[in-house]
Amino acid sequence: MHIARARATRTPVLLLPVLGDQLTPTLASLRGADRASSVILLAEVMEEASYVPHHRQKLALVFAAMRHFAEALRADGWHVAYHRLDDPDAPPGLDSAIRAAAARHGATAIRMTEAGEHRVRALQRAIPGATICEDDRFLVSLPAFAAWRAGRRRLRLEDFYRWQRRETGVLMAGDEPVGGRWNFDSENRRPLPRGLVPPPPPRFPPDAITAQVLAMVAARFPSNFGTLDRFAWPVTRSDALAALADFVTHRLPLFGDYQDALAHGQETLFHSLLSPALNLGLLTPRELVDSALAAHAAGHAPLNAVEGFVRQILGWREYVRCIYLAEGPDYVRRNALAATRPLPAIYWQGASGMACFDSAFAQTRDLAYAHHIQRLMVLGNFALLAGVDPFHVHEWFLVVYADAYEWVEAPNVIGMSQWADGGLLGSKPYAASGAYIRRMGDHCRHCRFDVTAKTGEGACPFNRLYWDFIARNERHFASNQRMWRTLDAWRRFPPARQQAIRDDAAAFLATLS
Ligand code: FAD
Ligand code: DLZ
Repeated sequence: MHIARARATRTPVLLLPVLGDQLTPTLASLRGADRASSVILLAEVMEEASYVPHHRQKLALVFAAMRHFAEALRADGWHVAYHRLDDPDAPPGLDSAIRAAAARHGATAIRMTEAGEHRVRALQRAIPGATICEDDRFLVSLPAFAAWRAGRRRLRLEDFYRWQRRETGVLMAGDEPVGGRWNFDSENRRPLPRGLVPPPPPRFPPDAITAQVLAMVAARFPSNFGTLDRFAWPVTRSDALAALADFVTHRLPLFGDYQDALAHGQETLFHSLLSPALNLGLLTPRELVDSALAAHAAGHAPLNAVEGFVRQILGWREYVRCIYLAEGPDYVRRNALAATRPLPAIYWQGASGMACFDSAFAQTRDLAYAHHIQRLMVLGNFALLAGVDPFHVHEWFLVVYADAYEWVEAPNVIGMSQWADGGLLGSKPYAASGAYIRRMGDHCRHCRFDVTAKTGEGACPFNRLYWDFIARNERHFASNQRMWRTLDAWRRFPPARQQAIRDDAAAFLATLS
């Protein structure tokens, strides 16, 4: 074997540890390495599998993708050392796996690509002598972000996004945005018309390797959240490319129109479902952007769809990562509204009676997926209105989705959804009553609560909580100009009505265990 030969001839051996979400053949640390004298290490380890009790589909997805990636690397001529979680001598953590592999293979150098989250970055930095490469799969580097941010009074997605459009030239005609507008947000808010059935996303039935992983996860993680029966995620690069092509052909053209829609009985609408593959590294963000641009150039997808999609990748995804890295590990502990409620049991058990919540919950359990508006305006909004401690909300979101990694989950939860960073990421809280949910979809027609009622047992819980949330946080919002109209409306309510609203909210909150 070439590695044995390299050791026998005292040729230096380079150890290349690759993390479970770095499954990209062109990964920075792999580029330029000599296959004959390098060992790639992939290790399924209990510490990563249990730092939170991941959804069982997330575990199966990561391990199945890691095993397929190892096969693809071997077929490409690499020497791969692979630890399975159920190997009798499996090391407990990434650091022990790296140290053991370095000793076993006589490694003279270790080279890694920086991890996504602070916890694993610290662990990488503690490996003596290791070289750590910047993760250039992302489009924006941290130093570039720091330079752009310096001296700015406010941090806003729109500014970041325009900066990136100019930097990359994506959807630009010279210095002007294509179509004369930077964003088509106002055209991306249509509710799904009756009779329009979104094309279902492709399913990737488990092959023998994935079936083995599913059995292992079922046996080793019997009490983790989530079911495995409907597992159908792409776990190889070729499946991920097929998923991307399917999205571009069948759902991208209407992605923009129904980006913010909610629809009863429709789990995925026109969304891409690409985040699990993208976050694992099976696809790169540039590939997603280029595919959407090519569809537009070919006249297959309109500008509002392509711009809306590009904004998510080039804008939001890069923006939240920069904020996560720049704000440091304590970001997840922010709690600007001083919310203290424990996470209600409905987040683990469903059965809230609210059609929107229970639909989002059921598909979270069965698919490890909910689309953005379900995460933000249903599951996140409810926790925000109920005053749940944002750290508990963060932990829940990190557990339950197949695409959940702290670098992308935490800013979305702490910043966007719970406004726990006090407005660093977004100018105003995404708080809404049942009226919003009714406007964006048809859940309310299937709900046992009355969305037109404001208080009382039969009233929509989002209505029962909304004004109480505003009242509870009056002093936090007083200095926020974007909240003044809402505060003003609250202050105009007669005192007796205010008291009735607050008593009713308290009665509802008391029913949440
Ligand atoms: P699409 O709607 O098809 O969007 C296309 C792509 O854009 C996504 O695949 C994703 O890569 C990117 N994108 C869209 N919105 C965002 C965003 N706000 N931040 C970052 N990327 C975005 N995304 C994750 O990848 N992991 C998470 O753990 C995660 N947690 C979230 C928690 C909350 C409370 C909220 C409000 C959002 C969260 N998001 C998260 C962002 C977004 O909801 C998901 O990326 C999206 O729902 C994934 O489904 P999709 O691939 O069908 O997305
Ligand atoms: C998410 C995850 C899981 C569940 N298991 C592993 C693993 O066993 N080995 C591994 O290398 N990576 C795993 N990962 C991904 C890491 O948690 C991820 O690299 C960090 O969250 C850093 O972003």
